[in-house]
Amino acid sequence: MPIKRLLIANRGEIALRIHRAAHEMGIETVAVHSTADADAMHVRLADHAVCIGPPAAKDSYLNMAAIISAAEITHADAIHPGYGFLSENAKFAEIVEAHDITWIGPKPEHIRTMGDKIEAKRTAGALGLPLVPGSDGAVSDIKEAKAIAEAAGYPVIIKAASGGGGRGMKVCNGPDELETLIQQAGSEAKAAFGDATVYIEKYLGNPRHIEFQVFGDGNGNAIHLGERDCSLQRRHQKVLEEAPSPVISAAERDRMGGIVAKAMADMGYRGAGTIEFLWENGEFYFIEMNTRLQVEHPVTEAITGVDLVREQIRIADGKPLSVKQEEIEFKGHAIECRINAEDPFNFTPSPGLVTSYHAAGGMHVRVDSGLYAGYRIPPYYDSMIAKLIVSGRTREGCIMRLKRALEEMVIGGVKTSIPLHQKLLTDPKFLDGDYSIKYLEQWLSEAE
Ligand code: MV4
Repeated sequence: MPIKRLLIANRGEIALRIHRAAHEMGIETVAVHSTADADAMHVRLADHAVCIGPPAAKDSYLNMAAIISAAEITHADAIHPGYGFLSENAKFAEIVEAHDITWIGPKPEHIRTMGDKIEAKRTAGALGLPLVPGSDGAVSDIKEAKAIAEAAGYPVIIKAASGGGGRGMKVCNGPDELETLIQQAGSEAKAAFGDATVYIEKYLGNPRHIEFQVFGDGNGNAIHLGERDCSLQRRHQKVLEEAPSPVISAAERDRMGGIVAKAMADMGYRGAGTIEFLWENGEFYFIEMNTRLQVEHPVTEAITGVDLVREQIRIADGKPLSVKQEEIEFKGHAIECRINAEDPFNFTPSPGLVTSYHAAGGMHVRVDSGLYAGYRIPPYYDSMIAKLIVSGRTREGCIMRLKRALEEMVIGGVKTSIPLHQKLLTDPKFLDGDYSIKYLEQWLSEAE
């Protein structure tokens, strides 16, 4: 049965993004919100709204029983989780499906596999993706660990199997520190994730973060939509993303894209996914897979013309992929700036009343945001309040357009990261596309 009423289990700009795709498909929407979000734009635009709890996310946006109840009460027949919150919770996906509600996401078993970084790596390796050299699974025995580190070559990195997003990692420079660091990583992982399992990889010193967007129909068909370069980050928070990557040729994109699409087809993957790689000296190394829509998906939409949320809904509804690989053209360039309510240079959060608001516009400019003048940004959630996405025929043209659009944006009453972006857009290394995952933090520490 086609989806008629979609519950959006999220907030902010992504809840709006999903609402827009749904309404363009003739699907009604149900917003859920905490008491802190009663006057949020996603609640105002949706056809129905249900309050699911107090401000703390664990009591509202992470409250599975409250969200399922909201779906039952409003007769929603599908749930889209957005990103963050419950989007990569396999148990929630199973509960949704057990209630005969369509889960707009990957199969729960695939969410679970990719959530365990060791299982993810094993699966990726078996599917033919290139891996970072290191342990084949968990390490516990120190003699075995030393042999693995020796074979990979120091420095090595110790990672938590239940980690991800950069938490619980330790770089080890030689055999003398290995035992202590493995123990430390293990006990920190146990405290943070309830799981002490760790594994070892060769440490790549200066890589780029390049990720491929994939889509599967769940029946053995899959496509890729090219890569995004997300190397510009601070403390594992991406700041600016672009597509295509300034360092990947069309031939490399086709070759690596072909490998990831075949891998997804072979595993029977369903829905949207992102395969994350580190890229160094012309080589790709798989690190993780994200089984959700990502914040930076609009840069892929801009260069391919494919509406990724529409595609997610279609697939969940049992329809085939709307485009074949041969039909996908990578056209021009796109850059996204994440705009946060925070001090642009010391990054302290700046929630509060938005006294004035004007979104940039014009050709090839997209602003995804739930802001309006008079809105009060609550202090309880992520500080990202808007995404500015521009596209154009060339990277240089995008940068000119971004400068123009950033000048136009007005967000009064709170501090924002707009001045940081304006400064970054004048940096010679950025202008040359010459940056790695370490670049932004170095640049920030050197800035006066
Ligand atoms: C690495 C690495 C270097 N070598 N693995 C950080 C988050 C998690 N997704 C994996 N991460 C890293 N894994 C090896 N073998 C460096 C990082 C890393 C990083 C990766 C992507 C984007 C930003 C990063 C910032 C610091 C470290």
